[in-house]
Amino acid sequence: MVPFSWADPLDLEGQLSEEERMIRDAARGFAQDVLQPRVIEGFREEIDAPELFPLMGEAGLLGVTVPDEFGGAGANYVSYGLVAREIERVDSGYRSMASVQSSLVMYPIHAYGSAEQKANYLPRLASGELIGCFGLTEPDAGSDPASMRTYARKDGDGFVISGSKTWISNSPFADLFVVWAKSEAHDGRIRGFLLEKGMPGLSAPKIEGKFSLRASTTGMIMMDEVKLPAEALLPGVEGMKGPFGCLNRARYGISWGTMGAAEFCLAAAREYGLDRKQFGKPLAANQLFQKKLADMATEIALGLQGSLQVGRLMDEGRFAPEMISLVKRNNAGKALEIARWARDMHGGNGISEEYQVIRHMLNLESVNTYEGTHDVHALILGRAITGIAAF
Ligand code: TGC
Ligand code: FAD
Repeated sequence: MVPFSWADPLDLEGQLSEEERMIRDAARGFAQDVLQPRVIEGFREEIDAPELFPLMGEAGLLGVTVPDEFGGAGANYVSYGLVAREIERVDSGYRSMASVQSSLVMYPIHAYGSAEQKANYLPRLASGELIGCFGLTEPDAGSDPASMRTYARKDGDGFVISGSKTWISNSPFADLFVVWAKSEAHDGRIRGFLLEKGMPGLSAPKIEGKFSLRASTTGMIMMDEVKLPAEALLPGVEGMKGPFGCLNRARYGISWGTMGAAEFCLAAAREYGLDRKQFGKPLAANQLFQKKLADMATEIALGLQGSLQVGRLMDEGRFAPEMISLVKRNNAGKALEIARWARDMHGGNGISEEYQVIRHMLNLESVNTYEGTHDVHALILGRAITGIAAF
């Protein structure tokens, strides 16, 4: 028998390789030393933080799974998940910035891009010299992105693209825009295009007034007859499986990241409950308080095991997208619930920025919605279980 560890009940640590632990430790060091000291003010003041990209690049946290010949770390999907968990232990917004860059910008260029596109963009995205964003969602096409209106028509050898994308992480300060559009040259099928900051007709206004993910910048992408050369097209994919292939990676990372946020909330609630006394004893001496801690630790331990298993299967090339829906949906939903409990367990102090649990709670509302809402992932699983699409 071994002693029970409340912080690692099912021995995740023992299931990681030495290399995975080293990458995790480096990410934890960066997150605690660089991100944690700035996050409370960053969230309160809604500070744009493009300067974090080169710092994350230097720490090796961008393009974790991209081969090192393109500047990535060439590591596995479990390592990528561990990095997301450490960043989101500090804030979901910082994890958002990094996961868009890695999964939604570097991944499609690596998986679907030409040799020139890979050589031109990937090393600079990995170092954080360039910042990327991913435009799929539109004002009238959120859960149903296939109904998008953004359209690329033929223009000589190239294209002219028009349309608008909304709720786009990183867009106001992005240098590179991965935009999904219906393409006239390809019978109206969906194709990916690479747009660069400064192109005439391209703008990316910031969305102000978010009550969630305030440390991460979100905006729109407005395209008014933007002329693109032929080389702007991502040649290697056609149809919705293009953007969905990227979303698989980002959703998987979110399943780990949300557990990092939940682990922070559990540790904070435990410490608060041991320190604070009411009715002559610590809050943590009450059965109701302990049941909440037990539920939190249970959900986190099971959630991490689910993500680890999906990561191992991705590393072996043996995953189904529905597995990713299962862990993204479950872990985002459970983390949100855990953050709400932790907020409650801190009493009045729980609403103060100093204790940080309400920031996680507010952030996780977005995480439960983006990359496919909690209910949309239920419908993806429902379709797989019944064979009937209920969208
Ligand atoms: P459907 O008919 O199911 O499929 C169309 C084609 O796509 C293929 N496909 C997939 N391929 C790879 N991975 C997946 N997960 C795939 N899902 C579908 C499918 O095989 C088919 O291929 P083909 O070759 O036969 O054409 O498509 P649908 O339009 O009916 O989709 C329905 C549904 C609900 C699954 C889909 O629309 C959906 O997932 N909606 C949610 C939208 C979403 O997740 N948006 C995310 C926007 S990006 C974002 O939120 C970033 S936030 C990041 C941050 O800040 O961290
Ligand atoms: P809707 O699709 O209108 O859904 C509203 C509600 O209806 C939800 O509860 C949903 O579950 C439910 N619903 C919808 N359809 C059905 C159905 N058939 N049956 C039952 N219920 C249904 N997008 C990008 O492309 N790139 C980004 O970088 C990006 N970053 C984001 C950052 C933030 C902070 C946020 C909040 C969003 C971001 N998004 C991004 C957009 C995000 O992916 C969408 O918000 C999400 O997919 C949901 O779309 P919607 O907001 O249009 O909601």
